[in-house]
Amino acid sequence: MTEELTVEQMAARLKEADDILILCHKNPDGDTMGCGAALYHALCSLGKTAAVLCSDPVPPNFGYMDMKLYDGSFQPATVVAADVASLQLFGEKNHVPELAHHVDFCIDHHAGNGGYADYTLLDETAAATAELMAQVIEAMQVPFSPVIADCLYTALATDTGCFKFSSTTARTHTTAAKLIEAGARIGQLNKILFDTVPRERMDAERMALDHLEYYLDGRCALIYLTREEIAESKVDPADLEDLTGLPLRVAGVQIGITLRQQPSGSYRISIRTAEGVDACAIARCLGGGGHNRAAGCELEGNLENTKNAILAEAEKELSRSLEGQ
Ligand SMILES: [Mn+2]
Repeated sequence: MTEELTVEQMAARLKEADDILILCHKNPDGDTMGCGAALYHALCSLGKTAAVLCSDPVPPNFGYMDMKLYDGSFQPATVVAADVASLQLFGEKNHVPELAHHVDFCIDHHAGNGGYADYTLLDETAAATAELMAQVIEAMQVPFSPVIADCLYTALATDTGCFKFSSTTARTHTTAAKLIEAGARIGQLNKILFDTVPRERMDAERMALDHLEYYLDGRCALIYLTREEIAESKVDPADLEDLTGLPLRVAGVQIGITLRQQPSGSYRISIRTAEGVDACAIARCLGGGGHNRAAGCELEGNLENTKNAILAEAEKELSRSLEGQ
């Protein structure tokens, strides 16, 4: 059982702590890294010893966060998790399992937070953990330095797709405004975070767009990449995640489908839908799942069979959504 803390209580506890290990989740994103780094800088400015630990390497894009990674140079007396919803998400590498076996504090915004820490600050209405971390740092009476502002801005912007996702609220923008006043370099950060892709990723996108196909009277668009094409482009498969938004960008398209062939030969299918069309319903019929507007599944079989299977379910969901109008 975890005890829920308010922002002020969390800030007071952290001000009493020292020798603090900050844990991020595996496959780190901007929110977990930005919050971890911002808390690290805030604790250092109070004269405390702190370091950040993650099961995976810090993505090179986030080098400007300038945090100290844990190297065993102190014995952690307090362990804080940032943006980590469950114990499994800590990961297995970098001695994380030993160091994460007892977590004192957790600051998070995931509705499914497992309550694994002794004390938790949780608010699922926050678009990013950074909204909460900004409040905690303010309550610790640490002014936002330019580097703290950069870290928290990165966290806010990445978790909201640059303030585009429906999770974005007035509080998200108010928090961002404070960070801009504190010197967050939003022009440079937005360029790094949203407007720069590796050349390999661009090559893969060109191949995928070569296969752009329309179905169901133009209400469904589909792109695909075979495993040979993925190999030829030399793209890091992790960089293909945001390809899945492409087909839905076409006017009139209500279901966007992206097929990515896996090394085993099966096809990973990502489904994105317009409002009123249930992506999860389509995915569930094929053994997958997800959210209302973004879902996925994986199918064995060749490209034609896979396309036919997903298009049949897409057609059913489109007619169901029309009936509902
Ligand atoms: Mn997050």
